[in-house]
Amino acid sequence: MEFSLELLTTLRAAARVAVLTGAGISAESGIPTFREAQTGLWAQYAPTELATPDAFRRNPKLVWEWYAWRRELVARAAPNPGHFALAEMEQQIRSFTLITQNIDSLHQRAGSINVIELHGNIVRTKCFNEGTVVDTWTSDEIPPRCPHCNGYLRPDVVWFNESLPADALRTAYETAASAEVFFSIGTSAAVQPAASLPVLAHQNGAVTVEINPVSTSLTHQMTHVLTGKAGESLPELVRVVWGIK
Ligand code: BV8
Repeated sequence: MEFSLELLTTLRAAARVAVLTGAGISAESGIPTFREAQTGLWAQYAPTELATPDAFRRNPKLVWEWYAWRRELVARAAPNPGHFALAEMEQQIRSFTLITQNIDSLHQRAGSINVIELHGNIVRTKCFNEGTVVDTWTSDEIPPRCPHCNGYLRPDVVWFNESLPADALRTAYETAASAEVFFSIGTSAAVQPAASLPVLAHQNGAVTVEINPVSTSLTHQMTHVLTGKAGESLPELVRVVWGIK
């Protein structure tokens, strides 16, 4: 893969780099993205029909089981070279922030440290009524019941029409607005407010880089576009810029 000299020079000199990742960076770990057809049992549902509080209220068992299926997928998945390359990049740059829309913990499992999870994390469970994280429960109902209030438990993820964690979102905005280089990796830029972060970075003068096998609504305004898989282009970029295998 060829990289422009401008991109290589910019990255070598950069002190503040931020990255936004989406489901695409976990695709090579075997986790289906959102816009690909849901496989098997879930083919007949669109994520936006299941990942909402109303869907949970209407059919808590179905939604709980969808997440249990995805939690299984995530537990069996392993970080791929794209995740590891970002963990390497973090070690090379003075101020590096990884903002992810993903809920699969693969960035942390690859060694990334400064990770902002905009949409929560599927391995955590919380009470639907109280919003508090619950680590253990004895209930064997589906969904299980909260040991404190007996309400339903739910995955600790941000559903559509739910607000993002305020601190995470604020830090993400601040990071995007002050980044010298902003990467948008493996995201269709279809979901707000996450998709506004690369635009904010661009508006504040950042060099923006998109990594995706296909073009998105953001492609036209990116400084550099690396067309390809994150698991291939990121390790190559890290090797060429910092000489790391
Ligand atoms: C909110 C967690 C305020 C759950 C997720 C109309 C216009 C604009 C916005 C809205 C609107 N109507 C409603 C909204 C707001 C809504 C929204 O954006 N809707 C969209 C669908 C229009 N947003 C919200 O509701 C957010 N909250 O706004 O709060 C509020 C408060 C109260 C009341 C009202 C509003 C909450 C959004 C968070 C939803 N939760 N996830 C779960 O996972 O189950 S979103 C979920 O979908 C993901 O987290 C992710 O963010 C998104 C999927 O996007 P991607 O990650 O980009 O994945 P996708 O499959 O789309 O794309 C993958 C890409 O990878 C592709 O481009 C592909 O080409 C590429 N790729 C594939 N392979 C590779 C690759 N790239 C690199 N390498 C590869 N190998």
